[in-house]
Amino acid sequence: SSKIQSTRVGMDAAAIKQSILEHLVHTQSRFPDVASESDWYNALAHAVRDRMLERMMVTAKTYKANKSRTVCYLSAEFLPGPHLANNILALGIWQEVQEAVAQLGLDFESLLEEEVEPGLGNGGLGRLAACYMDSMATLKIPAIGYGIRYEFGIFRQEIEDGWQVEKTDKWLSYGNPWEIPRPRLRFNVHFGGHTEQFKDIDGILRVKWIPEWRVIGVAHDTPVMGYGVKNTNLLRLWSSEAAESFNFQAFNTGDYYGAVNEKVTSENLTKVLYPNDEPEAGKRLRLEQQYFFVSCSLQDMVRIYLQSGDPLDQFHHKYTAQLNDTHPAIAIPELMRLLVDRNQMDWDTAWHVTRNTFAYTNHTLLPEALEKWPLDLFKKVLPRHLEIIYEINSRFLDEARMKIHGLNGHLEKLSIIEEGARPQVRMAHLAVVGSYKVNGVAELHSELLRQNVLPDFHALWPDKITNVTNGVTPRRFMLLSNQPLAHLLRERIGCGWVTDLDSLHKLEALADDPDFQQQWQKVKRRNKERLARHALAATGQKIDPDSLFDVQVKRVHEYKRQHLNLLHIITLYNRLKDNPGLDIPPRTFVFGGKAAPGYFMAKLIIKAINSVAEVINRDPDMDGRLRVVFFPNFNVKTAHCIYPGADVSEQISLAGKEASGTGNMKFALNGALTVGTLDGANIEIREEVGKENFFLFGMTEAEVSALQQQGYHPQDYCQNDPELKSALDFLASGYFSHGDATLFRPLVDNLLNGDPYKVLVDYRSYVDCQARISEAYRDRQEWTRMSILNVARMGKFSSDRSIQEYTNNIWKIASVDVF
Ligand code: DL6
Repeated sequence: SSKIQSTRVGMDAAAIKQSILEHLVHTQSRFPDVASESDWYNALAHAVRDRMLERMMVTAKTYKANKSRTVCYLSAEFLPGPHLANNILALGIWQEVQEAVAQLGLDFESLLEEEVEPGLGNGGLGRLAACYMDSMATLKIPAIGYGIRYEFGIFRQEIEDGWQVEKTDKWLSYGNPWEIPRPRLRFNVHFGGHTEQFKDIDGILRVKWIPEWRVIGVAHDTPVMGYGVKNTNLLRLWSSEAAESFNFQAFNTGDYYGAVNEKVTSENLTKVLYPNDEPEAGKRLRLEQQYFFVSCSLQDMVRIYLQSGDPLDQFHHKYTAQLNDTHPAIAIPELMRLLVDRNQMDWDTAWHVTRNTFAYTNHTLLPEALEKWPLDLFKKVLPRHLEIIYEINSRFLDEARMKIHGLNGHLEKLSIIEEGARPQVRMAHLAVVGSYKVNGVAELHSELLRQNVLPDFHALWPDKITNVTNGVTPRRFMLLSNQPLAHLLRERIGCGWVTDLDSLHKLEALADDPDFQQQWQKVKRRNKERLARHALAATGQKIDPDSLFDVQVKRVHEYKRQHLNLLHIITLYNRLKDNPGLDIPPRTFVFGGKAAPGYFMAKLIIKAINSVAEVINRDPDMDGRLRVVFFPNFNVKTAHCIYPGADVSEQISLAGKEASGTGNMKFALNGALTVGTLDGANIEIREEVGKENFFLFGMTEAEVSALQQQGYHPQDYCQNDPELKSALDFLASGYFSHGDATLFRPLVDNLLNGDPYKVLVDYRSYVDCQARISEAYRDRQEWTRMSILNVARMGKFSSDRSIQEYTNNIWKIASVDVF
């Protein structure tokens, strides 16, 4: 057996307690009487880690012995959230750890609070990658997640005078007990320079890349455990290091100081995660980051593959790589380079291998979010890759020309290169051409990809674009973060739902049971109290758990329409001021989310929310009937207490703009009722939970397109709706900004003169829908029934279902048992 006999891995409380004490002394170098909370956290984390590492090694050994087909999930972002509690759950030692910690006289909750989460992602895309890592391990799928070990993750958001202020996220300052550095697992990554042609000994024309500088990528591994199984996969993140010796002669620069300077620069490569929604232009470092991690990952994959002794032209049988958006799409020419230049494979064979290795997930329909790189920049950073892209493009256009028989207009639309004053490389086109499958992340989104974004590709390859609706892991987003609900479920329907979310269906039979409804309400009440405690600690604001908690947490962006929510709040405020006797159920509006540092309008929306909150919260006329709080620094950790505490989930993007959403799933899974548009996965959630259990409003995507075609005049909507006009006038007037009538003018002007996300069109339908919500909330029994039915019918939205679809329909990978 490969099992290592060790005294460090006992699963009972006594063994765990012993491990914690040993790590406190031998890892932290602290005696118990002087140890800080942080020392104890680290000791506990190491004790838990000990119990994971053997599983990780046995898993790797089993996969290797089986020569298992492996999926590599290439993603520039991973947002795993705090590890400790999740790993304890996956190991099945929750009680034992609690006991051990209690015996040491420590508070388990405060130890968990000590962990600084790795914020290596912006939002949905990075969090999805983490959910998928969890599900792949749980479903026993051989998988490696490859990404970047940013030294500084997404910024920490503070609110000062209502404005977002960005603070550096120094998540590694106090060490990271979850990662295993692999200093000997390192690869060279080259940049810049030029290429030369030469004839090899067989007289075949080949290309040599003479790069200008070099960086080294070093691996750092984080184990990702499956729930209740032994399978423990790897998240392998690359960190950049300067090359130790620099061969100036070979690079023929003669520029000693310039070269030394490059060495310093190379250390900067993995310093910081780029925030979303910033203009891409000139972001040379970002292109370098993308190539850096992709090159390390592919070199690593080829290294592992070659250990099997199989020939490289069979690579795609053993490996498939999922491109999480276009950020890693440079992998396509990089694999071609490795096969053709480094391994002397002929082009056609290499292209066959490459095209059968990659699959691509698209995560956005917003044209401004589709990555493009200026040719001149690309050429400076990756001259050989640009040549390879030209070759891929020219052969692809030949293929397309034959298929669609002429029609040059079409070819321009298909081309990987966009011509114009400043020609660019279209990364989405590269990804589509170089992949065997392309998928959107919700039914509507995949259909819009086929019809609007990539119609010419769809005409060319009708079977290529498919759909895999996103999902979320029930381990983190229910079992871990909603323990009161998990306990109730365990008593009434058992624990099967943790790995088989469809079995939540058993709750349907209980939806009308008054006893069960009461217990359900108690659970929600406890979660609302917890949210209220956290909100008080984070903002100093008291919120009342007896009020309806109406929550919108997600990145702040105009298309997500936090300002529509705000206009409704101002409308309610105006109604209550005009009619103090108005009888509406008290409501607390909770917001959370970061804005890109350079996105002026999103930051102004945050300021507006806080300014409106300030006025409303101190207006004695409101008498507790209306409150607004902005929860700062929304991240995975704060999400744990926010989703379970919500009564209403705001999913109010303009139809056709939100690719899927995953927050919508987390809320509904925790018993919140959704107010939403027919956008992204909302449509499928509504289908599942039933239209009578979902608050629908707003235009359909088809209506949005029709309106756009016919010409949209936002001011008409304002003139025809006195409540809307008054809400906008109030915002512009200075009422919420200490008399400053200029502060929110850009926000109001933007709505009146253009309103790209049609806030004013959907306003009336939204406000009326919110009135129905208030009415529905009065009938607590009926509300509770709807809440139970929402949870009962959310089975589809487990990331286990999504991963099963990827493995069956795209990757064709079988699970592997690890014993
Ligand atoms: O697929 C995960 C997530 C979706 O749920 C969101 O709807 C979508 O907005 C998000 N996309 C991005 C785009 N980033 N880029 N490029 O984060 O993906």
